[in-house]
Amino acid sequence: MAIDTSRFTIHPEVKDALASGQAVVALESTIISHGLPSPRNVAVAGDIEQSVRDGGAVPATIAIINGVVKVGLTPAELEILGDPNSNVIKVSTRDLGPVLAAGGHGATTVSATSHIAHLAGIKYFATGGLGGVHRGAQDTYDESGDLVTLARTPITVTCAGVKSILDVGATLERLETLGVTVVGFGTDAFPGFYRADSGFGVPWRVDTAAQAAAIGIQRDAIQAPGAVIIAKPISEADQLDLELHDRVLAQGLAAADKAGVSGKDVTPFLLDWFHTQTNNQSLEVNVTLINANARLAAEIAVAALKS
Ligand code: PSU
Ligand code: MN
Repeated sequence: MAIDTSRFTIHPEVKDALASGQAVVALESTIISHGLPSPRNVAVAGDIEQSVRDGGAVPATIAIINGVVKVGLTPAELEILGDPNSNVIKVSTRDLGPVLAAGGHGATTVSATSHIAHLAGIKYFATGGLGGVHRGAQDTYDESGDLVTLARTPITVTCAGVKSILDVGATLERLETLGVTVVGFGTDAFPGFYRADSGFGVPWRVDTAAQAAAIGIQRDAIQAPGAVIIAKPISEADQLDLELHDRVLAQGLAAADKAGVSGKDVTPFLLDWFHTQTNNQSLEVNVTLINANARLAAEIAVAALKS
């Protein structure tokens, strides 16, 4: 079935960039609506787009506005997503049909954003930290929809690894099983989102944007179905204090359990817990790393044009 173009619109700047073969980087919107506090979230959303431009590419933030998929948002649409009163639903791939059918607003996760970006012909995507296998998943089966979408979507995702609230070792095992390529950028250690090193290694390493681009290009050439994850660590100087991280995480997991938080609410709950309990130190780390990832994704997209 063809795409319903009345429900799928590409911003003119993004459309022109794609048509003329310029570098384009997709950005997700759940981080705006459910990952960062208002009103900082809207300012950060603008900064992330600027980081993509600084790297030489055109940003395409993806969301659903009034039941229409938007690839590239206007400032007014970013405001809607960031407003806690505008009833924005966190949309993973499974939620796309219902939110489009209902005509509501949706903020897309890594899962839904990758799917839409690929449909639009965008090959590069930046986010903060991927979703993955939650701690205790052996009992709850709580595993992010990000994993299976990444298994079947040929896109290059720049991130700071997976969120450190997760079971990182189990997530890496699942990524291996699912055929997702994991590459450290300038590191042999898999980054741990708020921290530079998750304590796990990476199967592959690159040190330049051109090397990162080459992996995606060869993946496409051999038609491997899954994503390439370019995992860029935050610097040790900028990371969250390790002792603070572990203490706040343990308390947050206990609080989530006590409050009966489950399903799609777990990740937003824990991110908000971190921001509150660290006096926004985690927020600053999150903002720093997402801007760095956005810039690197742009540099990779630009490098791909030259190869
Ligand atoms: N990275 C961030 N902040 C976020 C997220 C990622 O720095 O809020 C979002 C992404 O949209 C990711 C989602 O896809 O969290 C994962 O949610 P879940 O664990 O429920 O799949
Ligand atoms: Mn989940």
